[in-house]
Amino acid sequence: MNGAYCVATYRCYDDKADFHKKGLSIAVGLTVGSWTDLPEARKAEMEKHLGRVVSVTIHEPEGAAPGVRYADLKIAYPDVNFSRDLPALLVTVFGKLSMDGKIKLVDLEFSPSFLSAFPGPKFGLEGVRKLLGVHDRPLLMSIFKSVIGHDLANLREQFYLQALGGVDLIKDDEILFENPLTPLEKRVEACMEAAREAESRTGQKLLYAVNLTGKTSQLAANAKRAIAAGANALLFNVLAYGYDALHELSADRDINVPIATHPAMAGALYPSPHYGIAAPLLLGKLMRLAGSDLSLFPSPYGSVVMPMEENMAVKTALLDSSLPVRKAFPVPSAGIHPGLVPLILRDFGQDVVVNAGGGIHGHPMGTAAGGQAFRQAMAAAQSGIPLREAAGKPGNEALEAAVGLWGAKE
Ligand code: 1AE
Repeated sequence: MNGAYCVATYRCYDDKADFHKKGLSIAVGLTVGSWTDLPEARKAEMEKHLGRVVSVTIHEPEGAAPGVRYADLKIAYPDVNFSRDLPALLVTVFGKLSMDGKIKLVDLEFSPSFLSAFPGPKFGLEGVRKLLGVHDRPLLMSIFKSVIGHDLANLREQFYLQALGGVDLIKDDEILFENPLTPLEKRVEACMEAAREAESRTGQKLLYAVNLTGKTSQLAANAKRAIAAGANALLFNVLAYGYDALHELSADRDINVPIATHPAMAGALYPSPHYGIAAPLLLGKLMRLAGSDLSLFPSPYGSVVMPMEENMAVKTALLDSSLPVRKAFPVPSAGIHPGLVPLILRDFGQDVVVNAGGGIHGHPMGTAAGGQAFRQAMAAAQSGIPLREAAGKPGNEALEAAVGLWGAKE
């Protein structure tokens, strides 16, 4: 193959299909439209636009059980067909095709020339660690809960208590939008003031990821307003807006704070084995390429569960050094409590953000103790001390109460 290509891998289920024919129909249909009908002279001109079948790997089931025969198809698409942005690539490789039978987009490999349009995360894992001055342990993020209908004083108090617990990051609830009680700039000012007050007591730096919302055309302006008011991080619901919105925000030199990305709506796209986009691509590779510094996704342990194998593949996609952009922090989330910390560290290592809402605010001794329990659980897990043993040590009362409520898994 001459020229530059991006390669898509699909898993296609069909009991009877000729998968080689299917591969060819995708490669031709999603590029030049038709090939055999073209006159020879036209073929020479169109050759550079033609998609190619790279491989077809068929999985034939044992016996005749229906619904289990599939093939992995790799199709190469010439860069010359699309502009250097994710909407163009995604519509090319999985526009109409996403509606054409049992087919799931499993992976994308990008050409160097396509990649050159993507600076990736502005901070990445190392940059976020540097901002916080924390290099020797996983980070801890706390999620605001009960925010709708509450006023600034209430939010400030909630922020302060979370910060006192020793968390590194606090993120807005993703369902908090512009509203008269806690408007963006006032919210940032109140919370950053609480952050300074807590820092004077804990000595710990903190990032507040404020939810960036509003019309797409106003996102960059809203981000800059938040930053001017003192915001030192952003939270963004990428899938509601599209990857290109994240790409633009992260590439904007005036938006010089880390961006945490929320997986809202991802459940409509990745869980089916037959349809949609695989989680490692959706929440890993594409988030990172578009500029996510910290990518949230359902963990394998908590309340909203993504299977372990997929979790590990998302982690790899965020950290893998074969993608020539900064690494992004994996943030396995939902239903996380201190008793799960040993499992999180076992599976993710040090380069992970432990993220909890209910597991902090629901602590029997209150929100600040919730954060402390997580920090005590992290210290124990890092030293290889079982949580139940650590919970009995003086100074670890917050952990003891947490383990009493939620238990410990190790
Ligand atoms: C997968 C996203 C998790 C999230 O946004 C969230 O709010 C989790 O809350 P908890 O920790 O389950 O209470």
